[in-house]
Amino acid sequence: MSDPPFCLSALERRAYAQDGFFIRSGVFAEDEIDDIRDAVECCAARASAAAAGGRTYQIDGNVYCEASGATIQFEHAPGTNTVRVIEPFHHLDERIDRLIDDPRLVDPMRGLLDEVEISLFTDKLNLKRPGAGSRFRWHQDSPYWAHFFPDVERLPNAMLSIDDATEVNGCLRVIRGSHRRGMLLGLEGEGRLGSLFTDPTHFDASLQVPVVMSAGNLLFFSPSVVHGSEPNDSTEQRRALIFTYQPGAGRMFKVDAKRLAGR
Ligand SMILES: O=C(O)CCC(=O)C(=O)O
Repeated sequence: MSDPPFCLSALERRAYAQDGFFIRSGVFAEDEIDDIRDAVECCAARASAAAAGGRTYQIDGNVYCEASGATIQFEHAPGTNTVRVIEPFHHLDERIDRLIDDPRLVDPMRGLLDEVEISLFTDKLNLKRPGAGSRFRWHQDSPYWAHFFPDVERLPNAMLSIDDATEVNGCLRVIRGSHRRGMLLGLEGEGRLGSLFTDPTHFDASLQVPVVMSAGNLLFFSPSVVHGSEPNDSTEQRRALIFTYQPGAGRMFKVDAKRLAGR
């Protein structure tokens, strides 16, 4: 008997354990991706509109705003109002909320967590706009989350690419196998958030893999794999949705509520 379509294959399980990531190609069809792009732009427009009345602050020279139940991060160029990241964003459009329950996300996550009951931990919309999308410095997600969720290895990520992600438009890059070394030291003396960026002397950058993906592909990756990306200097969008799941029915990272997945 063959495996149900969305469960983990032995190869995927091994890749996640050894490399810290694996890719599934052609998971979402072109018409579905069109609809998700539309939903994403609705979220971005809602967040931008809400930011006008939100609480704005700066960290290390970068501008953030708390509005509409989300943390909105703006691009790094001075004076810009281009949105870079929205976390969380699933509540800004019901089509995104529904994705949290999609078996193409939930079933592999159940496999990675070895749990039937799983819930959303957090979700991010990364909008790398043409010519404006800035780089993400090397980091692991685990140091961001460890204070809130000590069993931090059990927070796998699924990244859905809704544009073709290439080396030219700043695709994600991962350091193969880096998750196996646990939480690595951060940069000291580089502002308030410096310690959350991985010190490049503590991993081997030659092991980096550019995660080139077509729209509709899914990347599953460990919260401890070192990852980052280059700016988008191209004329093409590079937008991605990241959903992070947790075992059981836990509270979400930035929201005082629970969101069971695959109900
Ligand atoms: O979208 C990217 O290029 C990087 C995303 C990322 O590292 C993150 O959201 O933690």
